[in-house]
Amino acid sequence: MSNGAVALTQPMPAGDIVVDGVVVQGTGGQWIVRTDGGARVIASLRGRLKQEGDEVLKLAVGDRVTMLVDPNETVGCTITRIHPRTSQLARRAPGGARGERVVVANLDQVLVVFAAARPEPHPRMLDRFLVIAEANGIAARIVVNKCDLVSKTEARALFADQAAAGYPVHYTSVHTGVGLDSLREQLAGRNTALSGPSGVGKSSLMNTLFPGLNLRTAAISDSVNKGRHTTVGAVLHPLPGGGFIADTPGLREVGLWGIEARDVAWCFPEFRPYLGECRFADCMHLVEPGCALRDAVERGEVSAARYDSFGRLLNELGE
Ligand SMILES: Nc1nc2c(ncn2[C@@H]2O[C@H](COP(=O)(O)OP(=O)(O)OP(=O)(O)O)[C@@H](O)[C@H]2O)c(=O)[nH]1
Ligand SMILES: [Mg+2]
Ligand SMILES: [Zn+2]
Repeated sequence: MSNGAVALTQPMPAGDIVVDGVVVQGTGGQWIVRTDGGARVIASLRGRLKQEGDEVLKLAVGDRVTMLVDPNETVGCTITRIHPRTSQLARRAPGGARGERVVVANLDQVLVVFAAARPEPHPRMLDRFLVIAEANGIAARIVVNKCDLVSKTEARALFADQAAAGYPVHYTSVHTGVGLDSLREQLAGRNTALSGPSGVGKSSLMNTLFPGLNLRTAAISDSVNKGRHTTVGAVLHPLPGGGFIADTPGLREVGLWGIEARDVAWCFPEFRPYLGECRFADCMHLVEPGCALRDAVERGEVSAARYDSFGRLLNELGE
């Protein structure tokens, strides 16, 4: 067992088959695990998994696990170990419960999809998603889909500020096929959470990039989610060459939970060079005199639109 592993408190029975896999679905008692061999099995946790310091570690979609399969039983598989996480997207536990709920574990990146038109893109909403990704320590990648509806110049102008801030932007069209190969390259072998407003073409994109992926449709996810947002978890879609796409819930559900007001500026990567330079060490970069960030906005070194997004997010957190 490697360092950082979480072990069952009971001893392992002898004679069982040990299999590793990834949890792809489930929220409570029963979990669907895709084994490294490609099989889908139903698994449950026997007993409580404990971390050092007695903190109970809750299993989440995206976790890599080790299971015991008893060849003489038909009860399914028992999860005996949760492998250490590389990242987690977490939100407040639902229903007034204390603590956090991990929505997806082990994400390598989030993919935020907007349409160049129909529906109109929202840079503010994009910035909000980018901040949530930064706060959770997860890399973000932007897609401008439906590029067949606007000129190349118009498409590139939409999120020029975010591109200048260092975020990779893909310009795609499911209809013409533009940009699809390079996007597929960036998804293959990685664990990606899919985000973006309804109708921008997320399902169309994924089903075109990876035929057979079968992302759940808007109709199904709506009826499943109705009135019980707190109980519906993420669903992982394994990719043919490794990695997975995590369908909603994602960034939207996580929201700004757990982000401290004083950390918001840091979640705008292009603001970082200015953050230690203000007159007051505890500058919130809103109204204080001698604010290096506001000076940079005035000089045109930092985008006024991104600074505006920053102010709105701070206000939201202050409420
Ligand atoms: N013109 C154009 N239309 C597209 C493109 N991609 C998708 N569409 C259309 O946009 C509509 C919405 O596509 P979906 O893939 O269902 O969008 P979605 O983001 O999955 O929406 P939700 O599941 O509701 O979140 C469909 O009518 C698609 O045919 C594109 O590149 N260009
Ligand atoms: Mg969809
Ligand atoms: Zn400042």
